Amino acid sequence: MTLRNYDIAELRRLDVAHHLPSQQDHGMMRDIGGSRIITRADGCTIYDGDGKALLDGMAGLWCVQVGYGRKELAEAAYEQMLELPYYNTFFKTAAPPTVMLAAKIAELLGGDLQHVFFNNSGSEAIDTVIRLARYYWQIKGQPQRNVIISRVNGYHGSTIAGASLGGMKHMHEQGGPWLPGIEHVMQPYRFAEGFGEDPLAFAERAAQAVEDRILEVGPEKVAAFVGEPVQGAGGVIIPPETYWPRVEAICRKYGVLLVCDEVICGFGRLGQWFGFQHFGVKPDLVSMAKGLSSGYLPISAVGVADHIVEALRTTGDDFVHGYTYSGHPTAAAVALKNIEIIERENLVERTRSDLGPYLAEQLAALNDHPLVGEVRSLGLIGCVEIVSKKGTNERFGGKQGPTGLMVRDLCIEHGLMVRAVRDSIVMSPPLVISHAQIDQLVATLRRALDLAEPRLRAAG
Ligand code: PXG
Repeated sequence: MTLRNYDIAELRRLDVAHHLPSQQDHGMMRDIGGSRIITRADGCTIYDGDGKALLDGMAGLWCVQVGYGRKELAEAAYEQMLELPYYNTFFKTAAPPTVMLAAKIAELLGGDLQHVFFNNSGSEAIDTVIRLARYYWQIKGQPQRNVIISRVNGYHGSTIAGASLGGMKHMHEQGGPWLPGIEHVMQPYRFAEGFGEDPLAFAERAAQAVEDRILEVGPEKVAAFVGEPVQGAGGVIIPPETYWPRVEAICRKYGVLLVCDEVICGFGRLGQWFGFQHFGVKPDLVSMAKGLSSGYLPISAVGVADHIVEALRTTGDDFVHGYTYSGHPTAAAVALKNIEIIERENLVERTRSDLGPYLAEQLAALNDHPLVGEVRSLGLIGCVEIVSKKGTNERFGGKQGPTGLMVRDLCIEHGLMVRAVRDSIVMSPPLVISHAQIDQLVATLRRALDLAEPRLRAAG
């Protein structure tokens, strides 16, 4: 068996025998006979080992902004690998693509976010955020300012720091103790936690929870507030427009650093380069990954505001942080080319003014479905909430558990890859999706809901 000549049944056998996939029930993976082998992809379509085509409603895992099969990205990697595949940034050294990418990201971030620290994954970027925020306050002579506030049901990665900062209850149930000095406050999830409440009043209540916790902990102990502009993995939770400006004002009032985790929202997903630009706030630190390279190679970055860099420059000491692959030249070359494609094809603007509104309009048509409690989207990220009783946020109880998985599996069966989060279906297609493909996505979703309804009602 070679990489060009493989046997799918044998690969699935080897998968069970030797491979532990991410965030899975490993007993279940054994029982179903291993992973679905994805063999190739093109544009917005992925293909499995049986030749089945699936419209990729998730852009891989919220990351393949420019779609699959981009020869230019392969060529950028090939050329950089021949020129200089790898070098580090530890020996007062840096490679051309690394420096050029830092400058390009600084240009896209704008304002005083003019420096960039490179890592390889979103989780590592979050480690950098926590280390930087805490060290910053140490330099400022306030080492007791080390508490970081984030949100229940926020997602910030899977390393110890990322999972600690994230507010995923299920993750916290496995393998503590977790990082100390982290506080979780309520999320701005109106459908679940403020159903029927006036959006502005709800936004105020959710932001007030941040201020209340700062006061409870003591402002002199709080280093930073970290949040995703729109929570992705938590279920595409889009806060009312006033939430972020209120949170920003609260952070400023107490001198707390504001951190936007843009791992999903960055690189055009919400119709701006970054989510903070959509919500009109100015963070001090910005983590990004995924769409930075459209997932073609692993790379992440943290944008750092000038005042933090100035503090680092006063210490006369090393900031003892960095990874072997920080600023990896080949990954940086691919990221630069990826950004060039996003710019050349106007993907951010198209997401804002064409594809995003089109997805919203098509999704809105699902509002007539008896299982649909709410649809929401912003740019090319969206969610359909499944309820048992129209007009409420009541869920199906009973033994079938959360309903998302059933609907998700039906979508896959009918040629659409989407993701289930509890009782909802979330989507985040490539930014190159066509109107016809959006139609197909929504039609498949409707079909899956139609098929799921009698089964769910029968199961109670
Ligand atoms: N922050 C955010 C906002 C993320 O969405 C990470 C950090 C961590 O990135 P890495 O590259 O370390 O995975 C993420 C990642 C899901 C799912 O279930 C979402 C992510 C990762 C895995 C699964 O939807 N987001």
